[in-house]
Order: sequence, then C-alpha cells, then structure tokens
Amino acid sequence: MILLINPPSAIKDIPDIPPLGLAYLASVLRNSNFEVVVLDLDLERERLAELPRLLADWRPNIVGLGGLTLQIENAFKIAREVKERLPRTMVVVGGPHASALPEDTIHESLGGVDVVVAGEGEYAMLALAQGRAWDEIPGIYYRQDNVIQRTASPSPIANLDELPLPARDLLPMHRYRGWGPLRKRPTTHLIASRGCPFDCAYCSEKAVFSRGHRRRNPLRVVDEIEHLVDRFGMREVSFYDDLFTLHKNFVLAVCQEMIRRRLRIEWKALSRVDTIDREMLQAMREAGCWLISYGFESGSQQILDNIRKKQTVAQCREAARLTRAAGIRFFGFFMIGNIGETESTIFDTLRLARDIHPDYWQFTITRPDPGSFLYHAYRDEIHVGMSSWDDYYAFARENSRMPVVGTDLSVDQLLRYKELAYMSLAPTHFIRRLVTHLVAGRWGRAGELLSWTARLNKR
Ligand code: B12
Ligand code: SF4
Repeated sequence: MILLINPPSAIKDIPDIPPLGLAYLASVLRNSNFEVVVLDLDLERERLAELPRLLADWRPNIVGLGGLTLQIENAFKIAREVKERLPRTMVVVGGPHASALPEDTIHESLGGVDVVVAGEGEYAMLALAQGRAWDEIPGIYYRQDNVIQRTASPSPIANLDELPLPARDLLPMHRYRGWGPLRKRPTTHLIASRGCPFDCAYCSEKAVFSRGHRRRNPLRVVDEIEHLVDRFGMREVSFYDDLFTLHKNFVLAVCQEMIRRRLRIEWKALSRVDTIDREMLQAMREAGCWLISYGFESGSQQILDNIRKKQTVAQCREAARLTRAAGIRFFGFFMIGNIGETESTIFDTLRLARDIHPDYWQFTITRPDPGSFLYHAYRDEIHVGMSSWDDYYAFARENSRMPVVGTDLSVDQLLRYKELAYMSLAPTHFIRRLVTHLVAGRWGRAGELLSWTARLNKR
C-alpha cells in the first residue's frame, strides 16, 4: 500500500484547492494496480494526531510526501515519525520545495527521507513502487553510504495526454473552498498545460515543470471539465497552468470546444499581459471565462527589467484595457520589494494599480523562493538569521523573519507600503486605517500615511 500525504502548512489558513500533484501520482499508481490512499493533512489537520494509528493499521510500503516551502518542515516531522515507527517503509518527498533543493531536503530531514524526486513525479514514483533499481530511475536523489547520489536528469513528460485524470475521488473534494474571487461553488482547478518559457527572477516554476510549454489535447481538457461537472457537480473551474494563454490556437481550441458542447460553467485563468489579444479574449468570454489574473508586478519599467519579467508597463495598461473591453474582470498581482525597489518605484506601482484599477488585487512582498534566480543569487544572505523554512511567508506580519533581498527597504517598511497599497485602491479602507491610527494615538503612523498619500498623488 502507498500512502501519499499533503503535509500541514506552517500558516493557519487551510488550503483552498486540492493537492493535484498527489492526485496525479495516485492515479498513475492506481492504474498500475497499486493500492493508494491520499491524506490531505493540510486540510484535515485534526487527523495529524491519528497518524501513528493509521501507520500502524495500514503499514504502507511507501509514504510519499509533497509540499511547498511552507510545508517542508512538517514534511520532515512526518518523515521522521514514519521512519521511527516503520523503519522499512520507503519515504519519498517531491513537489516544488524538494525539487528546488533536493540535496538539502535529504540532509535537513535528519534521516527521515530516503528518496527525493525532483520535477514531475508521476513516472519516478511509479518506478519506485515497482521496485526498479534506484540508480536507473531518472530525476531522483538518495543517500548511499552517507553520500547523496543523483541519477540522470529526467525528461519532462512530452505527451501529457498519456496521463490519466488525477484521482480526485481519493480527496474530500467538497471541502476545498476554491481560491480568490468566485462566482459559483463548488469549484476546483485543473491544469491544461505545464511549463513556461519565461524566466522571471522570483519564480521557482522551472524546478518542477521546466521551460518547455507542453499542452494537452484541447478535447481532453474539455473532457476533464465535463467530468468535473458530471462527477463532482462543479459549477466553476480555474485553470492554474503556469501560463494558460501562451499559445493562442490552443486557447481558441479549448474555448471553441467549450462553446460547441454548451458547457454552462464559469471559469477563470492565470495569464501574462503580453500573451492575450482581442480575439482570444472574446473567445474566452464567449466560452464562460469571467476572470483573468495577470502578474502586473510593478509600475516601474526598471523593476520589471530587474526581475526579467520581459513585459512593459504599456503592455500592462493595454491588457487591462482589452480585458475590460471584452467584458472579462481581471485580478491584478503586484509585488513590492523587488531588486532595486525604492519608495519611488513602489509609488510607480501604486499609480499603475490605481490607473488600471483591477476588479480584484493582491500586493505581495517578494519572496526569494527556492528554485528561483533570486534564491540562488542571494542564498547566503537569505540563510543568515533564518532558522526554519516556516519563516518563509510572503504575507508577513510585523517583525517577520521572512527574507527580503536586493532592496535596502526592510520588511517592516515594505509592510507599511503594502498597507498603503491596499488603501490607495480603497478610499474607505484608507479612512478606517487613518482613524484607527489616530484613535490609538499612533500619530507617527497617521502622519506617515498622510504624507505618503500626498506624495503619491503628486505625479
Ligand atoms: C494553485 C496554486 C496555489 C493555490 C493553492 C495552493 C494550495 N496548496 O492549496 C493558492 C493560490 C492558494 C497558492 C498559494 C500559495 N502558493 Co501557490 N501555486 C499554485 C499553482 C499555480 C498550481 C498548483 C498545482 O495544482 N499544480 C499542478 C500539480 C500537478 O503540480 P505539483 O503540485 O507541482 O505536482 C507535481 C510535482 O511537484 C510532483 N510532486 C508533487 N508532490 C509530490 C509528492 C511526491 C511524493 C512526489 C514523488 C512528487 C510530487 O509531481 C507532481 C506531478 O508531476 C502552483 C504553480 C504550478 N503550476 O504548479 C503555485 C506554487 C505551487 N505556489 C507557490 C507559492 C510560492 C505559493 C504561496 C507561498 C504564495 C505566496 N507568495 O505567498 C502561497 C502558499 C500557499 C500555502 N498554503 O502554502 C510556488 C511554490 C514555491 C515553493 N517553493 O513553495 C508555486 C510553484 C508557484 C511558483 N511559480 O513559484 N498557490
Ligand atoms: S512568473 Fe509566470 S511567466 Fe514568469 S516564469 Fe513564472 S510561470 Fe512563467
């Protein structure tokens, strides 16, 4: 029996979407007749206490743990617990964090982890389950005689259509609320393509899905949506591909098929401002798309260039205009605290955000994720003063230990600019905040807000 676990995250919020990576692994394993159980302990945190009993009952041959950086410390704890109770069980770790730092993952697990799978996990996990010799399985790392062995680099899965649909039936699908603004529930996400040819400095995506953009057959993508409607009663879906809109013909084909089948489903997608045009947006709207999320990131061209975003501020404005004209709402992601960030560049970002005024928005303090250019460029600096991966949280609170790199602004300063950012898009929020500072006698903060606002309004 194979037990796949999504470890709890270091933050209080429970996940909004299911661990699709584990569901893909489960599906491939199940198709080869392995018995598989998936436990989402990030969602069902109360079940963590049951783990010793579950391990004793099930006695899995393999435990597979996935996870983002914020989950990795808990993955280590679970791995050690498994090893203590069932020393002969193979513990495998994969997912974005382990893929970015495979050797560190083995070291830091302090004996908990036997094998790390870097990159897409479906076939490596199957090969491990089938008992193939480890040195013949591409893309894995393991310890042998106290030395970490690395096998040949894996090739990304060229034909995504050979993968079965993820085994969502092994997860409590109706307990996931869905991320961000939603029109209808229940909702879930799917992945129509993998990979992204861009190389944004803060993005760790290459560690898992690589640069090559691989697309599924549009008919199979729409089959999956129909399956989500028929089997799980989904009324809204999100495409969480790295870059759903990279190839126009692919997007048009998916949209045409959705229209042809008269699928009455609301949907949304992640995009890039330089990959859309009027025709694509109209087709998306007609097919039921109501929201597109764009990484505008910054209103300063210098910062966009510093982070290798390969997009212009003018393209940001044009994407906002075209999307609104097509009758689709848009979500704007903005970053604060990038390489070379100053108050002046932050104000450029806030002005861009105010001008295009997205329907929904999020400002995030840049986080040098393992696997990204930023992490590797600033690695030594990042690890000074960092004691645990649990410190790595981009929605940091004051006195946070989250590392910021490439700017002289401190986390506390960035947090205050972030507060200003939200206020600059919502005047009532601004007034409420100002009154709160005044009532609490925080004259300095109130004065700072007023002077920032005056400067921001001066062009
Ligand atoms: C949807 C999504 C979200 C959702 C939900 C996340 C959740 N846990 O509920 C929301 C929007 C809430 C979100 C939030 C965040 N996210 Co997010 N998110 C994604 C996104 C777009 C899709 C995830 C997905 O379904 N992928 C599809 C599956 C098939 O891929 P996969 O999970 O990677 O699985 C494959 C491999 O990793 C591997 N694998 C996975 N698990 C295992 C286990 C074993 C045993 C093995 C062998 C292999 C294996 O095999 C799988 C199949 O090939 C990814 C980007 C992406 N395209 O993957 C980012 C991504 C995962 N998110 C990321 C980040 C940074 C965050 C945030 C920290 C954002 C922030 N700035 O604060 C938060 C933290 C959330 C949390 N709770 O920890 C980073 C992770 C980097 C890292 N090292 O941690 C990613 C990779 C984006 C990026 N380009 O940098 N996120
Ligand atoms: S941020 Fe988006 S466009 Fe940039 S490399 Fe990552 S997935 Fe690609």
